[in-house]
Amino acid sequence: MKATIHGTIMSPWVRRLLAFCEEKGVDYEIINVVPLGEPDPEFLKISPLGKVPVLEVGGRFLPDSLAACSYIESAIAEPPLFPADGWDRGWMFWLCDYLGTGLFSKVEAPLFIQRFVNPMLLKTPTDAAVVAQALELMPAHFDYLESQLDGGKEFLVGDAISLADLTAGSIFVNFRHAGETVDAARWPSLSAYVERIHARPSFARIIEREKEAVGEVSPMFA
Ligand SMILES: N[C@@H](CCC(=O)N[C@@H](CS)C(=O)NCC(=O)O)C(=O)O
Repeated sequence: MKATIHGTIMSPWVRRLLAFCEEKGVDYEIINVVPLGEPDPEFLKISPLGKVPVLEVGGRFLPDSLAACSYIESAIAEPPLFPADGWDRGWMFWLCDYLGTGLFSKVEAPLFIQRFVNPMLLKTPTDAAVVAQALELMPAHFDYLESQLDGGKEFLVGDAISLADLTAGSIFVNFRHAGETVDAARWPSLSAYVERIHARPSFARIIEREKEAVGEVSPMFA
C-alpha cells in the first residue's frame, strides 16, 4: 500500500496513524497540514471537520485516525494491531476512547498547547492556570493507566501490541514535548511501558523525524 498522510507530525492523532503505518510496513509520505487558524477551504473538502490526519490511498481520502487505522487493519492483516478476541478488541476501543477523551483532552492537550504551541509557535504567553489545572488532573489518569498495566504488563491489551499502545505512546510523545515525563517512583509500570513503546523501531523513526523538526526547541531533546 502506498499512502499519503495529511497532517502535522506534532499531532498525537497523526502520530498514531504514522506509528500504525510503521508497524504495518506501509509506504507513506507526509503532506504537512498544521490545523491552526481558519482551515483552508480546499482542506475542508477532504476533512470536513478541519482536523488532521487524513489518510489518502489511491485517490480516496479518509479523515480521522481511527477510521484510517481500521481501513489499514482490514487491508493489511499482518501484524494484527486490533486484537482477534472480541472482548479484547472492545477493550482496545474503550482504551483508545479513554486516552482521547481523558488523557489527551484533559491533560496532554492543555499542557502541549500552553507549554509548546503558545510559546514556540504562536509566540503567545503560557496560561499558568490552565497548566495548573491539567497538572492537578494528571495523577488520576496516570493511576488508571498504571492499574491497566497491572504490575508490569508489556501491552495495554492482551499480550501483543495494539492500537491502544500506539495511541498511548503517541500521546506520551506530546507529554515529552510539553516537558513532562512519568515519575518512575510513583508510576513504575507506566514509566517503563512508555520507554518500551518509544524504543520500538516504529516510534524511534517517528521521534527521530521530530528531532529533526523541533530538536532545537522541544524539551524532549534537551
Ligand atoms: N478523532 C480525530 C481527532 C483529530 C484531532 O483532534 N486533530 C487535531 C490536531 S491534534 C486537529 O486537527 N485540530 C484542529 C481543529 O480541531 O480544528 C482523529 O483521531 O483523527
